[in-house]
Amino acid sequence: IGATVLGYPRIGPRRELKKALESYWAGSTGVAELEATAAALRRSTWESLRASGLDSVPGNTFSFYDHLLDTAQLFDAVPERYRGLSTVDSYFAMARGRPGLSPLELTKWFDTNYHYLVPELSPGTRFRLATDKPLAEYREAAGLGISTRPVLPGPLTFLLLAKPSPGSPAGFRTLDLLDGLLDAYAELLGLLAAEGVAWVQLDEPAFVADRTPEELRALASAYTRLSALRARPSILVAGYFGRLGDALGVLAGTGVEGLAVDLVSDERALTELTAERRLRDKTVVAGLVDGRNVWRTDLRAAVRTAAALLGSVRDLGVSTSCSLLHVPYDLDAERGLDPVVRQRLAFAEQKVAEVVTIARALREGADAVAGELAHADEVTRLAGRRDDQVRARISALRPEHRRRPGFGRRAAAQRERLRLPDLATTTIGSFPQTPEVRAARAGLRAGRIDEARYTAAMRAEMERVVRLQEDIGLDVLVHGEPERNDMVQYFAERLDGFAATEHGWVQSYGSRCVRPPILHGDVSRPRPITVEWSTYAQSLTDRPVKGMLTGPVTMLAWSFVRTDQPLAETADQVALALRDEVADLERAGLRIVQVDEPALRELLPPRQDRQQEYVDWGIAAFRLATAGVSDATQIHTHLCYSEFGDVIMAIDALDADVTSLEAARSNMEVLRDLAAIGFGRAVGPGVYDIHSPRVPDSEEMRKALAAAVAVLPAERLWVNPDCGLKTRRYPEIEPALRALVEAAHAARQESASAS
Ligand code: THG
Ligand code: ZN
Repeated sequence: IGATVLGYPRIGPRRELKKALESYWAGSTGVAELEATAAALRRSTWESLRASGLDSVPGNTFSFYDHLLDTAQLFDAVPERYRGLSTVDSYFAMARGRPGLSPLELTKWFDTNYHYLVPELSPGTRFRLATDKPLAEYREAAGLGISTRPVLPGPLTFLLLAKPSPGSPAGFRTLDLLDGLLDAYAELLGLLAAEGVAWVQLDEPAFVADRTPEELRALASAYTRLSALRARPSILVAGYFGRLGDALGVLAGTGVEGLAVDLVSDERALTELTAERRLRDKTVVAGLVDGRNVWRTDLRAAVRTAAALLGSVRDLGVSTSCSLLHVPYDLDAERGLDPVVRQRLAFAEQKVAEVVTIARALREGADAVAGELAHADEVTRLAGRRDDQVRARISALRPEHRRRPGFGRRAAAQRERLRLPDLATTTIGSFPQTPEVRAARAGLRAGRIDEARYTAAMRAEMERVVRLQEDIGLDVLVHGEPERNDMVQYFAERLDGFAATEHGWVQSYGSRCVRPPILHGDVSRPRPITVEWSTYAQSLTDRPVKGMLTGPVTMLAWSFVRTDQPLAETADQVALALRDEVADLERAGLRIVQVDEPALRELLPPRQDRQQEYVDWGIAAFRLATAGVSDATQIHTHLCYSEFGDVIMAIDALDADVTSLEAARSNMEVLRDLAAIGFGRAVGPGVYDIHSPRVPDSEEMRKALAAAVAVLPAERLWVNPDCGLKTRRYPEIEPALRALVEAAHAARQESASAS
């Protein structure tokens, strides 16, 4: 296989696919234009990968929306409700829904910020080859003279990431469908072989997490069966985002020809590899270049690692640790980066070049690439900018900086000061971003309007949002965040130690992208960030307005973070900057400060043996940010993206006075989990799912509240939507919030008359 990468971005270096999709969805262009944009993107990706010197170019890495959705459609795992539509229409209906037709659920792709669509499977699912996407893309590339290595999710990861469709019998597990799915994979492999495909890559990242013996047995039998097929390409199984652990031995014991392993994300992966003697008969593709961060690779160290493997494997390939989907396209597109920071960076294109260099060093000797190695020596030695003041503060930290007195005392002081009813109503923070708000932000950036006009426009918007909330009758108000583009980017742009990119877009889901900031040096806060806006909003009303900040864990999770020091240290630096902001908000008279951690669950390491360490530093950082206030100042936090079960103890340990959570879709399940561990502080379970344009009525929310009151006492319950309202429109949220307030009033009466 030689030099390769496990996958590549597909949204387009200038987000061409995003624009083509959104224009198609708006009805402004047709399928032909969309397909033409897609074909041009595929072609330029293949040609640039080939031109850069890769020996094996990955194929089937393009997707109109998501690669798991592609695979569901490929094998006809299409739930009944989308049938009867054309292939294109049912594809986008599964992705986005249609009037009266809900989309598939969207969920985090492992511990990345990419989201995939969750296939729905039932005992009646009959897999068959329904499209020819991998084959067609192979032919398309072959027509350009480039033979590719089709990449697909492996059958086990596909089943493990899927969920039983609603209404499946209890006890049904998606893994029960393995045999039928393998039939379909076998048919596909036969067709690929007949087409002349030499290698196919099957991705099994689900096996870098702890798996049951049964799941490992399924892995063994699946690959034993696929490798026994007579007509098939060579099979490369890829495991990334961690070490394969027991799955490595399982796969080594099957007849697959190759394994691609991640040697970046877990330092124990290398030992694991050298200990597995059966790899002497296999091709091993060593993931030596970090596929999900933006730093240049220490090429000399990578060559050394590769050389150490040479004796333990039959054939050694060189690759990225995972698909390059998670990094921006090209550093050369950036104009504004600090030159010192820039030297240390590599985006997708630069990472491909690094892979090629490592492979050449192995093949031709280090001398052949002496210049590249020397340059890498120089830039990877550069450390992030040091700030001695920040370092002195960190070393002066004591345990008491992370601890507030007990919740009981705080709750009493806050009750006295805030005088809020039981089941107090509030929102998560952001209000819909109107075209006027976006235009004002863009105008300021482009220099079309000056600072004074911008401030006036934002203040007018905040006043409108405050008056609306008063009119609706909410108890605790927000300023609506019109001044923020993205909750991480906004703070990163205002803290030292972070850099922003111009074109560094990374796909988050479908056509949606983010530009993760680059956290490159010691972090500090040159001046207060949110205080003027929040103080202004509070000056408009007697009701409490919440100060709104993004927490340290989320700042890290949604940025590219430095790797030259432990994450715990970086998190503490961010936390100290936030702690100063919290203190300034308190001093300015804000009675409530909310520090959001929507990504708390996201950074949880895939294997249990690393989870406690993460929880410890994450909690420590949050508490450092929030523990500097007086008892009477109420600290809120907000978490979202479900599956709180894994981090329930961490939620408790955050020690926030009030925690708002996504709960509407899971029917208050998280409250029962919290009650089960004796969670003693206040909770705001989301009673209204803002991820859908549907407007819930007050009866529905009252029922949700009744379920909540059955689990936790009313004085420890808040009433709020699931998440921020930024992506919704006013005609949706206004009636919904009025209904929410009505539901809270009804629930207060019920609980008063019950007691
Ligand atoms: N910010 C960041 N990461 C996130 C979220 C976020 N990850 C998880 C979740 N939220 C992902 N959701 C979204 C929702 C909307 C958009 C992106 C990710 C989005 N992006 C705009 C687009 O693609 O058109 C660009 C926004 C911009 O101009 O900055 O709408 O909230 N960091
Ligand atoms: Zn949320």
